[in-house]
Amino acid sequence: MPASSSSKPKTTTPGTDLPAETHQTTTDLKQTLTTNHGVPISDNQNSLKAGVRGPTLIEDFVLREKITHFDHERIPERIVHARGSGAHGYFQVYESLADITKAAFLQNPKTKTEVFVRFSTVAGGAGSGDMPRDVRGFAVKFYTSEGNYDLVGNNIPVFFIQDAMKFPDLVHSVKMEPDRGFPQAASAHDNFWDFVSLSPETMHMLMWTMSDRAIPRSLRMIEGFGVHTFRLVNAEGVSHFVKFHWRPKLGMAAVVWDEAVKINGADPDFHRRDLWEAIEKGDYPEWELGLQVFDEKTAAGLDFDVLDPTKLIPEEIIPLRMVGKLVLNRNPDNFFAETEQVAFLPSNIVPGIEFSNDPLLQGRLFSYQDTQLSRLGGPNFHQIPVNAPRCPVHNFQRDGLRQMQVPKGRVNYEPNSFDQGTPRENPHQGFASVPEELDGTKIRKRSETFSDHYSQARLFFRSMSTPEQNHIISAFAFELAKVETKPIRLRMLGHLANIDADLHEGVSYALGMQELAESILPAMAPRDLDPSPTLSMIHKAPVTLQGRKIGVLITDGFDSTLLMSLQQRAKKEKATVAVIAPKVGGAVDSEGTLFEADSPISGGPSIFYDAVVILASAEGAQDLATQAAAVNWVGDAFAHLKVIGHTPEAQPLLDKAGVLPCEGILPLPAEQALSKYIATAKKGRVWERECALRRPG
Ligand code: HDE
Repeated sequence: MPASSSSKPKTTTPGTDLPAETHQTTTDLKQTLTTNHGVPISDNQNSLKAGVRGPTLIEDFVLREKITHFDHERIPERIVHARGSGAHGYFQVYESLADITKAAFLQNPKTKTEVFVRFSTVAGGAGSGDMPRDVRGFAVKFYTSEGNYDLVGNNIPVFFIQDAMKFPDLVHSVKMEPDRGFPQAASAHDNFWDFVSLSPETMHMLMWTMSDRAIPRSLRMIEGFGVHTFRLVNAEGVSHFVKFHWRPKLGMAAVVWDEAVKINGADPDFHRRDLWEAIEKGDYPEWELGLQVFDEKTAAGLDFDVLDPTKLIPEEIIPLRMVGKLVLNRNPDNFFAETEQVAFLPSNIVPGIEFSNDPLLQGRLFSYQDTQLSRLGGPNFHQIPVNAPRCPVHNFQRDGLRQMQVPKGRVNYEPNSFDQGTPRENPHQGFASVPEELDGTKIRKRSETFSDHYSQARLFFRSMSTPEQNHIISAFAFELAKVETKPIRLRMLGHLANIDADLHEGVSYALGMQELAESILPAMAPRDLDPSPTLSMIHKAPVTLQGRKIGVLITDGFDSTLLMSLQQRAKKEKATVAVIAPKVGGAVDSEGTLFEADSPISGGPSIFYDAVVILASAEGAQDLATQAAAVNWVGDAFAHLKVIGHTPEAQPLLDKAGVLPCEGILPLPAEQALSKYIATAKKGRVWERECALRRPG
């Protein structure tokens, strides 16, 4: 039989496979597709040719413009922090901070200052997964009435290096190796560990990047830090040092390493999606801003230099003053225009906030402005809407690539006597640095006060709970096992021995390299500092399900009253429930009613959820016990220390998955048992289970 007959009426539009009636055209000029120069387009499906089967004509300006624009859609990605997710929101102080700063946006609790926030990973490219073991960037742009203030921080309060001079080397070492182009978004390779093991100042930060902080459960559940010491200055000109802290309202949470690896494969956009969905739902992420404010005398009394960005001030020594809240309540309208083009500059400060002489910060003041010139194509990037101040901008800077404005008038300089209406200096309200006496010898040298590289690394390790210490040991062992050059591993073991004997022993045991550590002579002997429990995520973990997700696996014949009751209780706790069934079409309950699923088992692995429930009928459980995906779903939830609620009928599936009766495995014979389930799930992971399942390494 012939495939088609020319005598039949045409049912598709030429050049498309769409039926004619679904191929949309318009007669309304307002809705008409145009070129970038406004010329109406008649056909967006076919190029202009010399004959229907002939070559395309170069005169086809519609085609050329479309393709040319497409060819130039990409701009250079950020050399670090290329992978990011952003959102709009606002910041508001709880009370006036006039006692410590004159910054206009910090004076009145009624002032809501618009913000744009971008979270990022550091090492990977723009298309890399969200879940590598890495630092997270936490950059906030405040559009204040006195200009933009950018607090460009991280989720870790210290940094790898003490001087900007070392930054390009640090970044080169962690990025994919230059000859082979791998590994992507991973510090587990020779170059990184070679560099850090030759730079003892990195030791404190390494403890943090090997900790659970580097694999967060959600961007909504990370802390943020300004890292450097800054200054606040009040209207009287009195200045204080300050350290900035962001505290998530949902509390902090992390995933376990095995989950991180799997999440990266199952949903590389896990964090981006989570942030987007929370904001779309109206479940707005929130942080409190906390300040550690101290004067020069207090700084001088600390046992480290506050200009050294590898040191933190324990909260037990200088407590946080909680001063305001940050709320993210609007997703970007366009990822490229906003999240990609946003340009953060640590040099963006406003009257009342100032820099310190931290040599890392000083280098950053140059770098960010500089990088935007090539990334965003010239000196007018401040005109891009996401970067543009919301307050008036008046000056005589003119022209340049990508100038979008049309400055009027004859005068483009100052002082001038032509036009009294042109902008002038304002000695009263203009930014003026607080006077600081400086008298130094020009010298290229590190301050002696920066030479204690191990005491705070030790402090961090000893402030952790046992599971957290075990995770740090495992992370070091994992990363160092990927290092092919044995002397690098030995050098690192030498550093770990300087930090803590248990840490060193744990890692060398896990590597099977007990006897071989290289001995490293510290520039300054490490000291035992008082542990700081507030550094531990587990010690301060909140008891809550807010913002968390419960995954419920259902099968045909399941008890839907149990599901609905769980959904209600979860809602009360401000948690969400995702329904997973063998097929996405759903499952039929014991009464024969179809319940749609959010995901099939393959698309909704248990790694996506904070706690799980298995509502299987006897038959359903028997069937799932024969399916590897379902067995993995349950086995993973168990191995990842999740609270598991299950109908007694689901037992064969649990048995097949190797689930042992222990803490956090809760039978749900009836609805009443749900209260216990919710109360247990609120406590988060069942850490007691871990030692039976995994030994560090
Ligand atoms: Fe950055 N950093 N950085 N950094 N950084 C950049 O600027 C740099 C440092 C941080 O979402 C770049 O616009 C130097 C510390 C964040 O757009 C670049 C030094 C902290 C972001 C740059 C540091 C950060 C960046 C790349 C050492 C935490 C992402 C693209 C002297 C306090 C911002 C860009 C965003 C981005 C340079 C160290 C945080 C190359 C030279 C310390 C969150 O300019």
